[in-house]
Amino acid sequence: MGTRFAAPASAGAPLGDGASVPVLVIGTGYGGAVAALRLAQAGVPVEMVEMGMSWDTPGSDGRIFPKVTSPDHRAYWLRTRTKAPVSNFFGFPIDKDVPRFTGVLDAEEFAGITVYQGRGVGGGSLVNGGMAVTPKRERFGSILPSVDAAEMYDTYYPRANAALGVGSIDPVWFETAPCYQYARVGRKHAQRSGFAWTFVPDIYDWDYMKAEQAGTVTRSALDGQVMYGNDAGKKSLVRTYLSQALATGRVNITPLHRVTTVSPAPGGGYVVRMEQINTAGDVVATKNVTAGKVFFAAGSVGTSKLLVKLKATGSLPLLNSEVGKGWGDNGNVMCGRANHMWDATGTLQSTIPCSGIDNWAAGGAFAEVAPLPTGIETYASLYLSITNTSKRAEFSWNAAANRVDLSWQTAWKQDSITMAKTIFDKINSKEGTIYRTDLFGVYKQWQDGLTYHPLGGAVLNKATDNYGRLQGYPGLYVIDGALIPGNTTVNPFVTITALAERNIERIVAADL
Ligand code: FAE
Repeated sequence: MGTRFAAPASAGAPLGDGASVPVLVIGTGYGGAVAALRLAQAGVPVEMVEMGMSWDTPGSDGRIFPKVTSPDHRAYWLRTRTKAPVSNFFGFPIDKDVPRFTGVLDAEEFAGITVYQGRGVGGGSLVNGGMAVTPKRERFGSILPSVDAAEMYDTYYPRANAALGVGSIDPVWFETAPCYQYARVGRKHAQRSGFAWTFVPDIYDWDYMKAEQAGTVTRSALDGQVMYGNDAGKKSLVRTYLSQALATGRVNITPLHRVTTVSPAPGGGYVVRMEQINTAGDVVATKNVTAGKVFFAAGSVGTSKLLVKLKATGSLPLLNSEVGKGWGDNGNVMCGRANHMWDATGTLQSTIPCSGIDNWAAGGAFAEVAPLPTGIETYASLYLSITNTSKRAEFSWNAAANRVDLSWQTAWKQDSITMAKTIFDKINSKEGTIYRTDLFGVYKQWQDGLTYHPLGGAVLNKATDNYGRLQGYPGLYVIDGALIPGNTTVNPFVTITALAERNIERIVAADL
């Protein structure tokens, strides 16, 4: 099946100090991968710079990535203690000390929220659940109001879904697969309370998933791998857009390099300053590269932090006042329910969710039925809700602390909790069950301190023109989740990918 290990994504020599390149892409997540592939196909050589590692070499345990139940140094980005979203079990804290390393999951802490992000060649595609959801068309106007819905649904969503390798679970197999017992329990409870329940597409290789269940291949999703990476089965960007981009022979990726500054070059183009780091996070070299065009694809947080700093510190003073604004958490909030003993959710749980509960129209919440892959029976149903919150935060430069702050307040999650409760209060009442209080702290019902779906900070048609061109600086573009103003009504990466496809097509035609 050829899915055991991810194909190596980095090729060629790292970028050298003093190099001059036509196009430099900052970051190798969805937006960056789309930009690199389409530019390369148009004949343009592309240099990609990625602060994380290239995840292509197994460790001493034979795995590239650790399991969610046994995080080690590979799990977290430069932390000395894990910070698991489900932080407690039966009330006991489960976080533990780990060696500081350029691990794959960043739990980036701002004053009011922890933002989880992927680090490495492939960005968020390395750590996410792969849920690949196209929003309902009637909701698109609220997601990206300046974008023509017809061109997105006729051309760019289909293009993105095809290139990402999105597929659907076999509904017949689903009915008996032990690893989706938790999802069937989730369905039963949703439907008994009258909610619309739906399968959710995913980029996981569903044939490989079946083979994992049958025991004929090495297990990954069925062996507790997801948030700290998947060794097999997952069609991350490394296996889709990035491998296609590298196959053109025009794309080079330089990992473990962090871009710190972009400023106009005296002779035209831009000077991009970057730090080369080692796996302990120490800076081992600094480099200046001149690029004709620069694509910011460092993710909503990475791109926003860079732009806000560069505007405030005088590198790019002409950026407009929309930079840093319009940031949202996609309304993420998590909860668990305690099932009765006759509603066991299973000791073997696929880490890849396959279903959701849609109460958006009536209650403002879309909830994915999530796994709790502990290997023991927990009688718990876990859910990640995406909610229709209107709260938006702003990034700002904190000169005294030499960092970018985010104005998000934890109390703002109350709106999301209220919306998620339109689903789970009703289910609990119907089933005679209660919320779990032991998963997110001691006696805490809601995980209201995080997001997996950062969006916005350089919003389309505000901080940029309607195709991601940054105001004031020809040749500078934003092409990632920073363009989307805070909410996609569903999981975001298909929309990030489709928008990037739309924008790069215009940029290739008009600017190159
Ligand atoms: P992203 O994929 O974050 O890529 C940005 C890249 O830039 C990263 O590789 C960074 O390391 C790199 N970078 C940042 N700053 C710099 C710098 N200064 N210099 C060099 N490189 C830099 O951005 N979404 C879904 O649709 N479905 C899911 O099932 C899902 N599950 C998720 C589960 C988890 C645990 C997490 C964390 C996220 C999940 N997401 C999911 C969100 C999704 O992965 C995310 O929206 C996209 O990855 C964002 O894509 P971008 O291209 O914006």
